[in-house]
Amino acid sequence: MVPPEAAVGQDTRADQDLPVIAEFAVRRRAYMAPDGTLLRDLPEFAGDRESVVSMYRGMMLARAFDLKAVALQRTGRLGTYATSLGQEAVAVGVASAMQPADVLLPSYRDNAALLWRGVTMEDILLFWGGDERGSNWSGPKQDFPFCIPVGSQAPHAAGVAYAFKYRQQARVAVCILGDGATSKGDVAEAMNFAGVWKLPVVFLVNNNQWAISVPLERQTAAQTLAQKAIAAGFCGEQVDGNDIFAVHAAAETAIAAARAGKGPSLIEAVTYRLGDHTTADDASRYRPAEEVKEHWKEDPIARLRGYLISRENWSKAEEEQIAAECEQRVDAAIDRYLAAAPRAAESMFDHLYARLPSVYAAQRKEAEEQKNA
Ligand SMILES: Cc1ncc(C[n+]2csc(CCOP(=O)(O)OP(=O)(O)O)c2C)c(N)n1
Ligand SMILES: [Mg+2]
Repeated sequence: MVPPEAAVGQDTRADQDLPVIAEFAVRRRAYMAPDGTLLRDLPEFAGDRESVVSMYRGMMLARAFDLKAVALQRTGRLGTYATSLGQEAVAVGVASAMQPADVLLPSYRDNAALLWRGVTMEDILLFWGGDERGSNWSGPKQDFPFCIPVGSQAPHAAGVAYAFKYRQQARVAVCILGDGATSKGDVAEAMNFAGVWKLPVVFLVNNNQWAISVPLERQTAAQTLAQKAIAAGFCGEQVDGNDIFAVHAAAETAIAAARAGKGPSLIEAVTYRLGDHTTADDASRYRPAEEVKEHWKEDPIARLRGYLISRENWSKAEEEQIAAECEQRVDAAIDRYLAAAPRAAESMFDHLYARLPSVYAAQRKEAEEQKNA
C-alpha cells in the first residue's frame, strides 16, 4: 500500500487566527562540501592537524576492517556482519568526542566507534564469529555490547544516564541508533524519560536512509528525525553525516552540554548506507545501482582527504602510509582471530542468565560430558 502524500506538518486547518503558542526550529550543521572545500569557518579542534589525521586514520581503519570482515564471512570464517561502508564519519565523529569514562551504547553497525574506543579488532571478530568471549573486550569495560534488537539500547542509555545523574558523576551516555530505530516505542520512551529527568545522554541517530529495505520516506512522515527530540523537550540538530567535522562538532557540543547538567540532545547524522544491510542481504534487489553510485560522490573519507590535500599539505606518501598501516593492522588481527582456540561447546549456555534454568543446566552438563567422553 502506498502511504498518503506526506503533509510534513503543514497546518491546513481553517482556524488560522488562533494564537501560536509554540514554535520550533531544527538547524543543520555542515562545514565541508563533498569535495572537501569549506562552506564556513571550521570549529577549533580542526586546527589541530594531528587530531584531524587521526580521525582520517580511524575512518580508513574502519573501512579496511569492514572489507576484510566481509571477506571472512564470505569464506565461512565469520557470522553475519554489518559494515559501516560510507558511514565511517558518523561513528568516528562521535566516538572521538567522548571521554574514556563515558559510556557508549552502540548498535550492531558501530564497529568503527568501538575501534576508536580501544576495543581490539580480534575482540570484534570473535563476537561476530559467534564467540561471546569477544564481548569481554579489552576496551572500556563500561561500554555496552553491540545491540542487535533495534532501538533497545536507547532505554538502556537513559538508564545509564540516570545512574550518572543519581551518583552525581560528570559522565555522559552516548547512544547510537538508526533511522529505523526512531520509529520504535522504546526510543520514544527513552527520549521522553531523558527529557523529563534532564539526563546526560546524547542520542546519535545514524540516518543512513534505509532500514534494511525500508527507505526513509516509508519510515516516517516527519521532515527530519532531529525534530523527534523537540517533542521530548530537548534540542535536536541535523548534521551532514558525511562531514566528520560536523559530526564531531555537534557531538562535542552535545556531550559538553550533557556533562554540564544541561540535559540530553539528539543529533541526526544524515549519511547513506553504501553497502548491503548486512552480509545476509542483497540490496540490489530493492534499490537502484544509480542511487548508490550517486551517493558514492559523498564518501566521507574522500571528502576529508580532499580537505587534507587542499588545506593541510597532505602528501600521497602520507596517504599510502596510512592505508598500508591499516591493512597490516587488520591482517595481523585476523591472524590472531583465526589462531584463537575454539571456545568450549558448553559456553553457548553462558552469559545469558544470571542463574541458568535447570533445562539448560542439564544440556550444558551433557555438552561438557560429551567433550570429556
Ligand atoms: C526489535 C527488532 N526488530 C526487528 C529487527 C530486524 N532488523 C534488524 S536491523 C533492522 C533495520 C534497522 O534499521 P535502522 O534502525 O535504520 O539501522 P541500520 O541497520 O540502517 O543501521 C531490522 C528491522 C531487530 N533486529 N530487532
Ligand atoms: Mg538505517
